Amino acid sequence: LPELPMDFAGLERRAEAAMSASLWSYVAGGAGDERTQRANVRAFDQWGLVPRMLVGAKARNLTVDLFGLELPSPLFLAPVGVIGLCAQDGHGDLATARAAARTGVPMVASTLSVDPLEDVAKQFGDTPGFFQLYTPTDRELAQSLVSRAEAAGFRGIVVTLDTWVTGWRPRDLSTGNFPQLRGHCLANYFTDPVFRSRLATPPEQDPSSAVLTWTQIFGNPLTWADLDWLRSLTSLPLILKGLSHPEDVRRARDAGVDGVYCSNHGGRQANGGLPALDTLPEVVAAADGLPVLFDSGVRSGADAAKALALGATAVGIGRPYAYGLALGGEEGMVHVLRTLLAELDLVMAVDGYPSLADLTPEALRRVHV
Ligand code: HOC
Repeated sequence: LPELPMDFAGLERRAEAAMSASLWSYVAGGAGDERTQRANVRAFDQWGLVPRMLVGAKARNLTVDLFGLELPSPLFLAPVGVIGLCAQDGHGDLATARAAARTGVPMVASTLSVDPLEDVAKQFGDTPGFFQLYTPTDRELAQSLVSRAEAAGFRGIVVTLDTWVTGWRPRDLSTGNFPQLRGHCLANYFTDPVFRSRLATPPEQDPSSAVLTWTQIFGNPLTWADLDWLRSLTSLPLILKGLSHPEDVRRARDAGVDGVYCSNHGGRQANGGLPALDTLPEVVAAADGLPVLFDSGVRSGADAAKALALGATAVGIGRPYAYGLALGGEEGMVHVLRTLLAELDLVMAVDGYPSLADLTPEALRRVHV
């Protein structure tokens, strides 16, 4: 879609005009007065890549090994709950998975989806997909969701730790969004045999009671004592999402996780925290060689390059692809991903860092403004 903007600011402007007010406030909004969300983005301005010359960066190598998977680029689609509704036909999870298949950019599919995880996984083609777990309080249900993800062919389980209760989100509170949204994103629960066994009446006949049951089991305020159990749920790579403190990273590592995911949920959960990018170097150091996934505030290929230079193994995109999806469905998403990939590739070319291995902290300097 050549008519779609080539930059995030343009996408954002167009998306605001195109999306319903409530969906826009859900996707664009964040926690509190959104200082952390803004700081996530501004944190990238504090770093600059130092161009290197005469390195012959004619060919670039963006491939990365993630949990033994050879990926064509270090970008991935961060999980976005309720992303399905961003597509005009309401099946944006499927469109996102198809865009992942076409670009080789893996999708981390949210538990909160319009379509069940099995249908999402069928769209992946040769691109691996990851399943993001909101761990319910019902352990049997958690096991069932993970086993279904394994059977459907997902290649890793990403456990989100920071959203067992949703943050204080003024935009959604004033639009009354959550009660409305949740009715559309519970396909994984409504199709789950364990969840269904907890209901007196099937969700098709009594959706309100099913939603009520869901609200009672959705959020599990996990503790370190649950880590062994979480680990026992799967032999797939287990990644903990929402880690920022190095001590948490060390504990996770000691507990046998396969990867850590540095993120503050795009500033949607706690306001007033550190920008996610500022926490990345300590997370990388504490991870001590474990893969580190990163998201929160990435708006461009240059941003991705900076996160990679600070030690991220793979970099997640959130709002940019939601806007692409809202503006042009699968094609819009593919457009956004291709522009991000092209910009990352070009930054590596013109700045003289031809492979990801060249993007180290040594490539960066602090910007003094
Ligand atoms: C209706 C429940 O990842 C987000 C999502 C999770 C929100 C739960 C919404 O918006 O950050």
